[in-house]
Amino acid sequence: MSDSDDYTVPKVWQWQKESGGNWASINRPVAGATHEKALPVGKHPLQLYSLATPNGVKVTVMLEELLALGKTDAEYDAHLIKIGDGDQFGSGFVDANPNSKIPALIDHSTDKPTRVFESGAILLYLAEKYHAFLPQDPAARTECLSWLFWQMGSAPYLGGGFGHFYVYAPVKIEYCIDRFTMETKRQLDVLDRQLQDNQYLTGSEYTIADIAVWPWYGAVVLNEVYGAAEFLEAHTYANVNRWAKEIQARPAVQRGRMVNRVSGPLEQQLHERHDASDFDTKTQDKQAT
Ligand SMILES: N[C@@H](CCC(=O)N[C@@H](CS)C(=O)NCC(=O)O)C(=O)O
Repeated sequence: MSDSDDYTVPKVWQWQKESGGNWASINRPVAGATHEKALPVGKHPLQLYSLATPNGVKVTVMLEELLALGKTDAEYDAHLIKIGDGDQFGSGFVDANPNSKIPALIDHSTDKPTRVFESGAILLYLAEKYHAFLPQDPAARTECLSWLFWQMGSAPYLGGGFGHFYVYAPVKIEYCIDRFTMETKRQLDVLDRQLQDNQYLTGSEYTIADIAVWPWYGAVVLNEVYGAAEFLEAHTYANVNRWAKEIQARPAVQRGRMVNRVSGPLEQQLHERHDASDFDTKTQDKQAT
């Protein structure tokens, strides 16, 4: 890879497999499966294939919130997909999500199993199926969906833009860090203004909009992703901090963020979740011996 100063854009882009960076070994310019591998299927109707990244955590928080609400048929199996090992390119996973990204959900309770991919689509599917965390009133529902889709459109600037160039890129490029820091701070300000007079993103009701936004922007201000709270002056977004701490304290959120987690304190890592009791008996601190 050339330094930005001596790079001349070629006529036709060539894939340089050794381009470096944390994700170089899994990134490629074509879609589709690289190997045959069936997905495991557990005992519950809902089968989740995921990893505890912010996009994955949205879904496990939602499922734990549904269970906390007494929706017992939202019981689920959460299978671990190690994206660093390329599990997302197995044939079974690609059947579940042709885009090869976690999270992917398969609902076996429908006549023919229903596949759902894209975390926003999964949240909406579950909210409609269980009549929860999505307001009924048309105006409130529309506001909730606006914030849900705001998250889906905005987070790539935070993750793929800011996070990538601030943390993962093999060289620190001022232009890229400036560009995406500016946008990330603008987005935090958007949230801060919205949360000034609203307890939750769409008012007094906790919805799938909060569940989608929290694992990204909540995690940034709580300094749990990218270690960038100081750089971004995250403490200045007081309303986002208040909201992030309030959501973080929810028991379902604390459970949801443990599922499919493979880093951090061992007692916070539940690699696979097949039963509610797994939180008490199957975390990594209990497996370690
Ligand atoms: N828009 C997608 C993004 C999903 C996504 O980017 N997933 C990442 C992890 S956070 C992934 O699976 N990356 C693997 C890869 O790019 O090969 C969603 O919200 O579900």
